[in-house]
Amino acid sequence: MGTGALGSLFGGLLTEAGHDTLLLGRYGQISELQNLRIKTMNNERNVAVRTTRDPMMLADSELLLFTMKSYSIDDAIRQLPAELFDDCIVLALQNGIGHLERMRNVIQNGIILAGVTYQAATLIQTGYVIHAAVGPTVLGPLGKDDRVAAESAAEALTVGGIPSKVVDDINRELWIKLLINAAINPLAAITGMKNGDLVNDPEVMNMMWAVIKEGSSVCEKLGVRIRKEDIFQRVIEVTEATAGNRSSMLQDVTKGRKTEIEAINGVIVENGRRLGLETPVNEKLFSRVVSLTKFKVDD
Ligand code: KPL
Repeated sequence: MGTGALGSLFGGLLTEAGHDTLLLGRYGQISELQNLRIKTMNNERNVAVRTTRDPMMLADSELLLFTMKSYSIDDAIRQLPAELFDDCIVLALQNGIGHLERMRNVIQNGIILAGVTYQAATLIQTGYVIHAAVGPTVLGPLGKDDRVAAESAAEALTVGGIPSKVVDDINRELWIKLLINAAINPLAAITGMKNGDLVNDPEVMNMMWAVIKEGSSVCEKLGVRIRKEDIFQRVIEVTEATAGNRSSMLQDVTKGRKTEIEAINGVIVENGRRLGLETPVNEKLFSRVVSLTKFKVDD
């Protein structure tokens, strides 16, 4: 579910690998999605992806991938038959923090897995995606008994051409990805730069470091064990690995869509306030991105 850049890419890769894959699309998207086009550095190809507009068709799924934006999760869950969650593993791959609690409030019994992915994808238009970089995907169970489900989901993804591994502390991974996105995404959205160009701009680099320092203080207070120097290094690595990609927030701003700023820098600001920590740079980036999308419609 979620036929943006990541969902389209994952749908195509899993189909190519022989998994029985079904993409849930919206009205007007179906024919484009059925003949999905994936472009990489080396090739461009079409994949015939099974697609439906009917959420009930997902009822027999073993694994349901949520690749929509975090703010669309509640709507997505409402579309699905409640019984689906009794037998199906749900893997949430959103940027940011906050969506899992909302999911747990609704899906009370089913297995929810959390994940972060460093796969880089740009959606040119519905059904046409650029796979800008292959990156790792990390999953973790939310419930203590769900490790086996996480292992099988990671294996299915890995076999499907999406290298994935399971970790014990997925909360820490979510924070690491949040800090990386907090440093890259708003600055890409504001400057219009591709990921790889951000690190060549000293002013942008200073802002990134400030974002990470503020976010790391929040993590420290919350007991999330990370080192700001390591995160900064990871940001440099991610921007290099995804150099040709336009960050998802830049894609959103360009297309006039709502962004994930609330779930990313907004989470740093909100936690900072609650914990008595100052987060002026995150606040500034937050307001700036909000103002860029103020008069835009939701996804
Ligand atoms: O997660 C991403 C995003 O754009 O949201 C990265 C990994 C930074 C790739 O662009």
